[in-house]
Amino acid sequence: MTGNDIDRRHRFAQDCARQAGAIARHYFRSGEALSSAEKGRHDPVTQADLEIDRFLIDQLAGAFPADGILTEETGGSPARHLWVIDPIDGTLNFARGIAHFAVSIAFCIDGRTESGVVYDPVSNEIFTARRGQGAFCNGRPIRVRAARGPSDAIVDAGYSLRHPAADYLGLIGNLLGQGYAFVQNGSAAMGLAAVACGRIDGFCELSLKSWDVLAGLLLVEEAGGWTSDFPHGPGLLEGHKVLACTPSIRQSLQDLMLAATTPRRKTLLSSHEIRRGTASARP
Ligand code: LIP
Repeated sequence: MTGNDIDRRHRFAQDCARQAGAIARHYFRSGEALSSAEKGRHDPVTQADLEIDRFLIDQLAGAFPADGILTEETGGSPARHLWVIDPIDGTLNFARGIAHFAVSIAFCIDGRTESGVVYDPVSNEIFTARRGQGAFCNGRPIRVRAARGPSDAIVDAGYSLRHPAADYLGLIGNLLGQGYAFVQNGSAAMGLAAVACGRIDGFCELSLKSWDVLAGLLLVEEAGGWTSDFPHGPGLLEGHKVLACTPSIRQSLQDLMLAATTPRRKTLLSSHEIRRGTASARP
């Protein structure tokens, strides 16, 4: 696959994201009673998710019939050339009328994300990244913010009931213990886009799927940020820890995520450990 082939897919993904976003915006603004089902506690799927999922599969399969497609609502399987799609990331927000959700489209070759698009249809902001070519918001270059340290940093700490609440409480306790400000905004794709453009300084969550994060992780990488690796192959279908942030707070966030999830260390980091930064060992 040539660079031109990837560029063509990158442009097509942006067009598809805008059209998909228009469908979401119609449902969101119409206030029409939105039928939805529960995939789990606080984990709804709405008719808009399903309609957009179908729309994107039809568009991409029509334009690139040889490519593989993996989506949140229809599933799929790993492939050399693979689209990884979340039709609406932040569905709980969407279903409850909270204007914080996005369409997320990633294109991967041999387990590496080459193109990422995150479109917020309410603010009409499209975040795009092409590997090696930087990250953009509505066509303007974006960079992560140079945070001085925890006391100058905002972290979006996502949670779901897919992961033990105790670990999440440990994570939040450690974030506050280290002096971070934290938010929980309910959309990984939007959180990662916010890191990429410097609105916040970090995003972390203990269990997320590939479709929630692959496009957003490339945005952060191409905006000069640091990201944890997300396993490809069979790993694309499983939940994994995700961390993305401005480089100056990487070690601190890695340590506190580890402390929150490692059984033998499931304790709140003591202020002594925080001051001495002795919470070592990589996640
Ligand atoms: C959501 C993620 C969010 C997480 C939610 C949910 P969805 O994705 O973006 O970070 O906390 O539990 O997984 O289900 O709206 O596509």
